[in-house]
Amino acid sequence: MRDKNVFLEKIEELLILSDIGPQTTGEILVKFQEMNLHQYRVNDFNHFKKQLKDTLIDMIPDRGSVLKIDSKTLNVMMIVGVNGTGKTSFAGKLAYYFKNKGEKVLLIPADTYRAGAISQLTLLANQAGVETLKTSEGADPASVVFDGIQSARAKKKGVLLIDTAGRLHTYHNLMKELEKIKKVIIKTAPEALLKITLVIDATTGQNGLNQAHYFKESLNISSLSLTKLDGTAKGGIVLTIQKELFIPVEYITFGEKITDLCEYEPEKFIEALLD
Ligand SMILES: Nc1nc2c(ncn2[C@@H]2O[C@H](COP(=O)(O)OP(=O)(O)OP(=O)(O)O)[C@@H](O)[C@H]2O)c(=O)[nH]1
Ligand SMILES: [Mg+2]
Repeated sequence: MRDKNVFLEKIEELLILSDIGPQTTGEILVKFQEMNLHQYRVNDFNHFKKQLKDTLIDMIPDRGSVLKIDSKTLNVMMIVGVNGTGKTSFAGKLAYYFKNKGEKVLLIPADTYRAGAISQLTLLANQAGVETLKTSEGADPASVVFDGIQSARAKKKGVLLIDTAGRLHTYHNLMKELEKIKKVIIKTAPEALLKITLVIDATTGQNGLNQAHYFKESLNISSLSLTKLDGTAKGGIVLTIQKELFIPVEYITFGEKITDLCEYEPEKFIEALLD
């Protein structure tokens, strides 16, 4: 019985360090409590790690077809999230990623509020070797997106990536602005395959769950993308978001270089989480 408690404590410690959050940690611990643990010795902890990994994998819904690009239509991705999570950098990395897959990409700077946001995106576009739509600070973001769709059609682009603002005067204003952009896309390009990815900063921890709730409610986001995994933060909160809100993770980034992005692979992610 003593061994069982030692195991449970170790499991709890791993889960806390992973940032998966208190609620999911509690649920998993209950599962392990119910297991017949005392048949194992303490030095068999790897056995439990394997069980823990399987439990975490079973917990998350199938990610489905989020990564698919439809070559017969315009693929539009709106990149949203609170300020500083890494949206603009992510847009640049994703542009580079799609370009290397042979897609014709257009980047749209729809954050026209923050000084320097347009030039930041233009710089990244140059690094990625893709085009950006020309616009100026203070322009109406929804109009910029409207122009972007026309331009993408004229230039026969397959992938349109939209960088958006992370901060307006109020949170309500930000959501209204993003909803307006979404409406313009649906109205102007009803044929487009529209995805909205919420960028979550791995270093924000539990707050990520609240952000996902808000953005899901306002925009019905289609996926999460997790940034800044090169630091000490493990980003386990995305597992809880996937479990609670059924939103799959699509991409992860792990550095400041344009190449520091890859598709999310649940098994690899969970292995790193428990490392
Ligand atoms: N280490 C690391 N830094 C990152 C990563 N992604 C973004 N950053 C850094 O995070 C900071 C914010 O990135 P931005 O892309 O400007 O974030 P944003 O969400 O567009 O910010 P706002 O537009 O102000 O809301 C920058 O210093 C980036 O270089 C990453 O994967 N790893
Ligand atoms: Mg930005």
